[in-house]
Amino acid sequence: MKVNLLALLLLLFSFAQAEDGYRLWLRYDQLKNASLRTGYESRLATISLPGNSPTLQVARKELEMALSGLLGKMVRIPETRNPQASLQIEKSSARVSAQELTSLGEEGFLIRSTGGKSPLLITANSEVGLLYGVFHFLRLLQTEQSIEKLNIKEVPRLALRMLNHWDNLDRTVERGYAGFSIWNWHTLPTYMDQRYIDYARANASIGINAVSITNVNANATILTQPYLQKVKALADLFRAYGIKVYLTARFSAPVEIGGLKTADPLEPAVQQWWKDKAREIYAIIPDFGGFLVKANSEGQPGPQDYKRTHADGANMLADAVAPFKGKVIWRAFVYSAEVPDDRHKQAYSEFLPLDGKFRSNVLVQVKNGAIDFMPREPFHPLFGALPKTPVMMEFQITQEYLGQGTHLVYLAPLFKECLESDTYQKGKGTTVASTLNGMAGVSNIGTDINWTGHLFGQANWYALGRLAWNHELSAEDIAKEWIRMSFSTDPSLVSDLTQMMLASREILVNYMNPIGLHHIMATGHHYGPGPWVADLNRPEWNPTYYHRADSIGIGFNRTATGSDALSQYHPDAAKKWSDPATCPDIDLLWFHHLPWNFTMRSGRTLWNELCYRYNLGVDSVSWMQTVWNRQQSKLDAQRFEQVKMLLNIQHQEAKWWRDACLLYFQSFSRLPIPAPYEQPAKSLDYYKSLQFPYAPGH
Ligand code: GCV
Repeated sequence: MKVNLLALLLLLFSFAQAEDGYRLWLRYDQLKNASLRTGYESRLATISLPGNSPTLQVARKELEMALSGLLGKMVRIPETRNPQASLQIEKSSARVSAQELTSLGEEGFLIRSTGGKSPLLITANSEVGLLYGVFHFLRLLQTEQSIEKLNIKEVPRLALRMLNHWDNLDRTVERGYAGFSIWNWHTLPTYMDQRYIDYARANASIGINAVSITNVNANATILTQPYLQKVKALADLFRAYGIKVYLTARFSAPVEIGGLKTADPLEPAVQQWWKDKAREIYAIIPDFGGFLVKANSEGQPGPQDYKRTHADGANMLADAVAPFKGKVIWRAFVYSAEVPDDRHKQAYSEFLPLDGKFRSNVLVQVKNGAIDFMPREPFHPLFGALPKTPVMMEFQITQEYLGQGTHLVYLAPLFKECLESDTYQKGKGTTVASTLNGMAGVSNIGTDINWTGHLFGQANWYALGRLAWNHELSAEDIAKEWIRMSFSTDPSLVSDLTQMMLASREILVNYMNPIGLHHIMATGHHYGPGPWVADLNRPEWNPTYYHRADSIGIGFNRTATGSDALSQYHPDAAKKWSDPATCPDIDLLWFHHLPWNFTMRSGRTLWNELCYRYNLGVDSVSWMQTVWNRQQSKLDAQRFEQVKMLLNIQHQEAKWWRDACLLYFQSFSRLPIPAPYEQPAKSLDYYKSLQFPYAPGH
């Protein structure tokens, strides 16, 4: 009997310890360092919150849960204010100058402690500012920082920090690799899944303040009463966390659900329909954020169906939501089969003449690069080119073109590379980041127990939020924060995992798209290599359109002698790219078609460099495996095994990319893969024959 009881206890203990990744970076396990714990405990003996509003209740609960976990003892925070408390959380504290308070704005916060017995202070002008301050403070504890003397002032750089879900009403997720949509439309609004709360906590902890919950390839049904009631339930929950809900608006909704004959934005009946719809929505959700729109792009309806411009379409919606302070986020991801011009140039050509023509509550959302979330793209030429239009960045957190759900790729270096690029539009130093009014990330979240499918996908959600808050944070610092909170603060583990994460994006570029190659993936699901694809209806859907390999060489000439996409950049930004001699290797084949025997900076010929890069990519995945494996003793078994298995898949897939691409390009170069490198395992025909009809996310 005794033995059985013990076994049961052990079993329960092992369940309690199970690390399935659900807790994300908000794990709050007991701090191992006892003296640190004691120090924290004495500084946090009593805590005072300024009230009991929904947002302050969220803050209280989070503090209680976090401190109880981190300190290993039950912490409860009384509902009454305590002016003697050792941690004072105060709205617009009288202990801070009016000037300082003003500088915090609506969402910023201040954390101050002068040491000794003086109380710690978290102050902000709004309750959500206090909540952000609480999460920041908890991060200090989770990452084992000293809280003796603090003077932290944090103000978000961007007003709009957003997740864009591409979630369909049937719960499939476009380009989703982590299961189904977390929005259970069938059981909403009555059944409120705990996941919705934990999702809001995670977002608030990194400063996300807006979420668009439906696919940009939109379904008008979301705008009907029953669905708006479901959306209301989510919006009501998210409000306390400072998160506003946006919906994607299908441009043809007035026809599809409104019974009109047209969706022409200049037609008064259509305008009235949207005004009525906006009034209906705001009556249900008073703080509704607004609409996110994909129009006249990849088959979606839009104003051009009626020979109107993108500005006509956006302004009509903007007028409908303006009385309620709503916004319209209009995507600039457009390219058309009818336009014979380089796809790279089309969004710029379309939107540049519209600068100054949008209503003030319209933001134009631009993808980081001009093609489509490739492993590496030069920054989009629209950044800095629309001085009269608020512009939002759109990054893709879900890894459609970066190994989907199976590759470990930390995206902060990709985000930073773009944000720090110099557009020169207002002189040297006009970085992409400096031209932005908001930042969105296409979500990688789903119903998988660990939210993101690949555990390291969590780091990309985390990094998007942190960079939207402050783009000056380094990719390294963000990785270290995330590792410390998600795994442990052990120095060798933090150092190893940081190195692996920081290198991971470049490693993927090497085994997928080296030297500026792009859009050479398989069709439809985009899983795996497909550089040979040449038979799709639209020219710019074919990988051959992008790599242009022939017997002479490879690459897309986008200089003045080619498509001249370079002319869309400021001349000072374009200069380095315009000449192969000055063009960085990483962008070479993006901008130039070069002969197979072109001499690279390394001294290797272009062909040999391709072979070198592809092989380096594969070898570097082996290195990642070594790094991960050597930290096994410091990792929990469950997460260690998961990532280990996925790294095995990544290694296999890296080889697949290498072999398929080199064999295919070799059919043009007619050159051997140099001897030291592993020769492809299978024939080109074999790689071409592979089919994946049920690859996820399609
Ligand atoms: C939502 C790419 C993706 C599409 C996506 C589109 C977009 O083309 O493959 O799935 O559609 O981008 O951003 O609108």
